Amino acid sequence: MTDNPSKKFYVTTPIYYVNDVPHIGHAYTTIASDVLARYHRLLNEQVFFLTGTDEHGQKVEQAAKLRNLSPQKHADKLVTGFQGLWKQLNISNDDFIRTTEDRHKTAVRHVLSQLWDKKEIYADTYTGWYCLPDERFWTEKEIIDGKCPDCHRPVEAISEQNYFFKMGQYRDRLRQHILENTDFIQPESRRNEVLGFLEKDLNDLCISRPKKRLAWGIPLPFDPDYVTYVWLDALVNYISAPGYPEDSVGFQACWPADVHIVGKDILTTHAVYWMTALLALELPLPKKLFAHGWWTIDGEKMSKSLGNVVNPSEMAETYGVDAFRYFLLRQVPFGNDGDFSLTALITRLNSDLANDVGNLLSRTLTMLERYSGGLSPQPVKGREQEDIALQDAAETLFSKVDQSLSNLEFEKALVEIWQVIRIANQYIEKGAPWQLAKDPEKKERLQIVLYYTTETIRIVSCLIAPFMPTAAQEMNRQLGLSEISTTLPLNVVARWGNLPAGLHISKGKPLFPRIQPEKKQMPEKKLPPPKSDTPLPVKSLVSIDDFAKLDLRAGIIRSAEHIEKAKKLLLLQVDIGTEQRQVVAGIATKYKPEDLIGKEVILIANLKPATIMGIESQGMLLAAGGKSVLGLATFSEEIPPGSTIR
Ligand code: ME8
Repeated sequence: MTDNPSKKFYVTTPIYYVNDVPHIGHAYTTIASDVLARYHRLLNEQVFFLTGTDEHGQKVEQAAKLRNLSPQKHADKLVTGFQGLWKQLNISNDDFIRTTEDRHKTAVRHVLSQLWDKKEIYADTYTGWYCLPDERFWTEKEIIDGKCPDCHRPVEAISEQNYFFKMGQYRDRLRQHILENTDFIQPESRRNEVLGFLEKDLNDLCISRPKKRLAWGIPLPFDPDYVTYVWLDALVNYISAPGYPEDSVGFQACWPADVHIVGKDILTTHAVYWMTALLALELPLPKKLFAHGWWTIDGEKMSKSLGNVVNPSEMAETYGVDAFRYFLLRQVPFGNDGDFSLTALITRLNSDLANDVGNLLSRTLTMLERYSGGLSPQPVKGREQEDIALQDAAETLFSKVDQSLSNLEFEKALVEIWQVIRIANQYIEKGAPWQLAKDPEKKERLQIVLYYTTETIRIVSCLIAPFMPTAAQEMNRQLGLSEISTTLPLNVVARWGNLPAGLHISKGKPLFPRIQPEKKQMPEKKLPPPKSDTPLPVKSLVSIDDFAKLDLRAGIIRSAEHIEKAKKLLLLQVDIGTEQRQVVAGIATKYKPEDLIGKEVILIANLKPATIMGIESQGMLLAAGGKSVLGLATFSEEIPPGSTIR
């Protein structure tokens, strides 16, 4: 598509909002993008892999307010959560863009000025339905029963002067491009969804927010009373990071992007808003947009109030970074929705990793220690049917993986690799080298079995490297391959017959130890609420495990108010560091709301939310007393909000 010989393979993730800490959804997209970036690097291509954070807009402004921080300070804190996680998960991004960086703001201003000068933007008064969580306007026709058609949350009517991008006029060109380029939007179901969307009239896009309503954004270069709509700001990251507009060499080396990987939640903003903006800017369109599916947890939507948000850092810490990476990409075809459960994770890790690949490596190394003097074997040509079958499976593996990865079929690529691992394990069982070793006449056959198995593992180890970089490296080390350095591209390295003889193998610890299911527990999510607050006969004994189920957190009360028609209840906003919890507490007979602001308290953070007087209560505060409250439990020292209590 491009004649530029220095064009890099350019892959992006969405830039994530810094309104909260990262969860497995964010990890999923970023790991998938990382696999693709690593794969292309292994092909000896120049790669530019970009991720980053979306730091402007209402969501971030509100999150900062809840933490009593300026939006910038808040973003500076939260961004470290993403950066630290990417380091832990071995994400090999070449750049990390923050939308509050000057290089990005310059690019956004440039884009807006260009569109303004080209008369692609105009001012108008707009009356519409605004979805606050999505930061998006909808027309009367689009909303469904007063709710956002996308996220189904209530919308509010807003009328104001704003600026609009003439998006509607690009509908036909965009449709034509999608129809002519079958790979442009993937998977097919998402492509059809976008085509369906474009069958209707396409409205112009409101690209501004009045400063009086939202201050946290990039001011419009042509009207300082407005800031840029967060989506137009965010999408520009894909061109600002590689150097647009100032570093034209850097930019030309990357653009157009080879693939934008996003979740299905942000398909329209990418497929329609971004693509039409690029058409207006007369920039080439990206080659591919892939919108993957959605993870649920044990069949439920991931949500803070359900307390079922899976922390990717904890998962990687407990089960291993590579194992976690493997599970996410193997469990569901990329593009489909998936369900995360610990049972599924443990089952898969034990069967695919500990059993299949772990065993293959360890039994092969043991054979080499016993029958080959601890050295990689001499190349030999097998003649039996099973030799030919194994060689054929290993030899054709690269092209199958290559085909799958060029379609972003990560799961299919892994299935292909594991197919070869299984054939190799069966080959060893059938070949029974331990029997061959007993018979001096079978020496040649033994050599063949050793060579064929070791060569297959070598090929497998190169092909799992993009998915599980540390495990692949360790396999290589144990096979003695780290003794040789190769700068050859993967398609050459993965050819049959490249295993050098005489490398010193060094068997190490099991690559993937088996996991005992009963020892690992998902964070408990739903606890029954305490039965009553009657005075205090000491209750029956509980085990330490029962106590450990409670997630107790230090918090600070940020606001407190009476609840109408409920004399005993107060509505509190409790800051627990990473988030604010709304708690309905029966403490109005003891405390006045104004006495509570700033008070340090202890919150049970993993209680199932309860609805009291129609208000959701997301946790309970610890207090002394029976039927009437004697006092809230607090600390003798100042404790940072969010600290756990044991
Ligand atoms: O939308 N399953 O940021 P965001 C799978 N800032 N993937 C999930 C997921 C889940 N349950 N939850 C989140 C934004 N994701 C904007 C993007 S880009 C110019 C601006 C992943 O923090 C998935 O990739 O809400 C989804 O698209 C993204 O996180 C949304 O992240």
